[in-house]
Amino acid sequence: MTTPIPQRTQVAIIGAGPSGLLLGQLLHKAGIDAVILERQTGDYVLSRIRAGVLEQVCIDLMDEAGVGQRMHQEGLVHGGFEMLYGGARHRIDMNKLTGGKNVMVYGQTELTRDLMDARQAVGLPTVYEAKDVAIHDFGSAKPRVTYSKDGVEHTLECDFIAGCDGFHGVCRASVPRAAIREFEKVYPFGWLGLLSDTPPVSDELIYVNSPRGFALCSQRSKTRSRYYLQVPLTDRIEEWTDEAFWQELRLRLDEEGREKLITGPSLEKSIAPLRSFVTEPLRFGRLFLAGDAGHIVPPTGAKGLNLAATDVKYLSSAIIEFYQERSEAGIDGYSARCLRRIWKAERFSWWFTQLMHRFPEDGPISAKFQEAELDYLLNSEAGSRSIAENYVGLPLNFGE
Ligand code: FAS
Ligand code: PHB
Repeated sequence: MTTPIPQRTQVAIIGAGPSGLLLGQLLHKAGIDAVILERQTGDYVLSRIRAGVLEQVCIDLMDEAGVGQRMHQEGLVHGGFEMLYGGARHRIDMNKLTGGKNVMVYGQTELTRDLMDARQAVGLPTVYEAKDVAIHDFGSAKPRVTYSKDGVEHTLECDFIAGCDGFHGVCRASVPRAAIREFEKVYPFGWLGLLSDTPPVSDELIYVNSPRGFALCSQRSKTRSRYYLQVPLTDRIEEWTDEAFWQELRLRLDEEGREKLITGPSLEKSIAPLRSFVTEPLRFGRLFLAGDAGHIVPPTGAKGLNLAATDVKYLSSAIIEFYQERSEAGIDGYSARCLRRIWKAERFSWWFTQLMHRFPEDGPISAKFQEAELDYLLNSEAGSRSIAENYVGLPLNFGE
């Protein structure tokens, strides 16, 4: 017997990625009803290999949502990472430079699975394979969502719509163009990612700026690795055999990396484009954009998922305040509060991308500028601290 799909709820959440699921969990814990509408299957959502590094803010939110147990059991706490350029490694000691802060390596897939399991365990309504989702009357106090499921048309009446439907979703696209400003920078390369059940090449992440381009050595556990290579936007995944990937990675690593690299068959291999993108504002009447629906960062700074978590923290607090205190202060302040944090993360992600990737189209002088900047930053405590405090995530009340 499948759970009947409600036709009325307090919050309609569009998208069952990390943003939508985390929001649903936080609202549930506050006794607020929400229905999640997701156009894909749950397995498809889990099959997308994305983020790998959680900031403390995200870790705390998973705990607040009551779903942090496996994360603490299986996640890997990292106090630093390495930057490799000019054939030499330089460790950013985040823990020392930030007065004790760390990050956690725990894949987005696992975080999403934990949220999905928690939602299913208490029978909260999630409609997977919801087709033709459309949002209506979000400028009024009676917004609604229409969609079809197994060929049957449905209308979901609600008080609020949370657009957690990612960069290609329907919610941002439904806002009249005159009401929205979009800022975008597209980078002239992509990230070719490979996931493998092989031990990581190093205990910590290694960000590489090599003459052949950027590379990143990341991980999901002590036995599962995630690697990335900067590739031209014209590259197609079919052109990259596993062996070609491993060979190119070796050429971008140092001698120690080449010696320690353990290769194996890819479990997943994909090319992702890189862009910086921000929507202003993030609130349109009773419609709120959160996560990738409102902004995109180049993954260099490991900010995408973490920014989504902060949006969800602010949005859940605002909606809870509305129902419990009949106050609209939180929902009125949502957009400005998010954007202040979003733009600082966008700036760091853009800056770190500019620092660690090669831009041959800018001529040989661009590599000389990078070399000089890296030489300064990594030999200056102030410079290294700037990298460290942005990487672990600025405090939620930064600048207030
Ligand atoms: P998501 O895109 O994850 O989820 C949106 C959901 O909405 C999807 O499940 C989608 O199917 C659904 N949806 C879309 N349209 C819909 C509609 N019309 N109706 C119903 N449902 C709809 N971040 C990092 O920190 N590090 C990384 O290494 C990293 N790598 C990435 C690689 C790729 C290829 C991409 C695309 C992103 C990457 N990111 C990375 C960023 C990523 O992790 C996002 O920040 C994170 O997925 C944001 O989560 P959501 O906001 O939930 O959006
Ligand atoms: C990842 O493990 O997928 C990852 C880690 C750090 C980044 C980007 C991606 O900056």
